Amino acid sequence: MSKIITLHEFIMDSQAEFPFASGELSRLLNDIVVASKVVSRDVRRAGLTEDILGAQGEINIQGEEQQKLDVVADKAFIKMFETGGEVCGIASEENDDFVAFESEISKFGKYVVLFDPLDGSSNIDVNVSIGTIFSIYRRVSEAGTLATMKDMLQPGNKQVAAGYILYGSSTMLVYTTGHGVNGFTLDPSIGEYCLSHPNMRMPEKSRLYGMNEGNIEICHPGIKDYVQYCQSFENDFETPYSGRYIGSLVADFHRNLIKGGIYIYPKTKTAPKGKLRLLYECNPLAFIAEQAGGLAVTEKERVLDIIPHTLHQRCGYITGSKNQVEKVQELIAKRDSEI
Ligand code: AHM
Ligand code: MG
Repeated sequence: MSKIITLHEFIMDSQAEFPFASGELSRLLNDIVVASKVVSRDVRRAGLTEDILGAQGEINIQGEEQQKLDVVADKAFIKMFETGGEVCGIASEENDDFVAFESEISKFGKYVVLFDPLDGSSNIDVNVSIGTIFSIYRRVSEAGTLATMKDMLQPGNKQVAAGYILYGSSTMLVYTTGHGVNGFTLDPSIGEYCLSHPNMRMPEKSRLYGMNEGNIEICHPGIKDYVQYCQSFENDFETPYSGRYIGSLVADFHRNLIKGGIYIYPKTKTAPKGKLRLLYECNPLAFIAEQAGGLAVTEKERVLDIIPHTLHQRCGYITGSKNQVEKVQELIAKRDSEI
């Protein structure tokens, strides 16, 4: 029987990959692990507990109704970051503005975390998988001062770590620090994440594609061409692909990471800037996709190279298996003059 490697052990062992590492990033990752266990427990009880399930009755910055669990998850992670001492500030999908932590120890924290505490939360009521997505940057402001907007608005190619927690049929944590991607499954009997998916690689191509096809007539015509290509016999497999779209980004991404596939959420006439948020949805998953051999682009450019201008900036998003993303890009380029 092979030895069980817990996430805690793995993080500590990986510290050696970073010369001069002080252990702060490891401690920060461990804080995320603890907060994720709290959220996982609450997600598991959501169907049972009336005061957790259901709408909070408030509208967040995105104009969406907040679910109670959104708020529960947001608070659990913020509390962990605020008390951990490694983080000087955070930005979250659920908060209008970023938060600069004011304690002396936090002001000396090296990192900022941008996160979506509970993505796909409109799926909670129907028991569909949801997830937390996080992105970690080294601060650019001076240590000992309050975190600034500049710390938050860094391009994705500056991420030092990123990951997600999928609250699915089991809870999984997948992350990268720029040295490949590893996945851990929470064993509820011992309360530990155990290494279950070492060195994850996204297959270069597959017969799976996914988008909200209700948007097909109101997005870039090259995307419609790609979907028609997938549905035809004139594709690389000479048989129609299978459509797979859960409508819960972490779950869709995770499937594609394991089985191969493409996830498309383009700009549309009704969402001209795109729907997904660059800083805490697109960038972290783009970092993981690339580290696993996949790609992540907008209709035109590499996601990780976008210079952000606002905290809740949105973008068109296409991510998944390398060959499939390249194909959709080729078809977009062919029709681009019509836009
Ligand atoms: P959220 O951050 O408000 O949960 O929205 C993001 C979600 C993604 O999880 C999902 O892929 C997408 O929105 C689904 O959108 P649609 O319902 O338009 O298909
Ligand atoms: Mg979200």
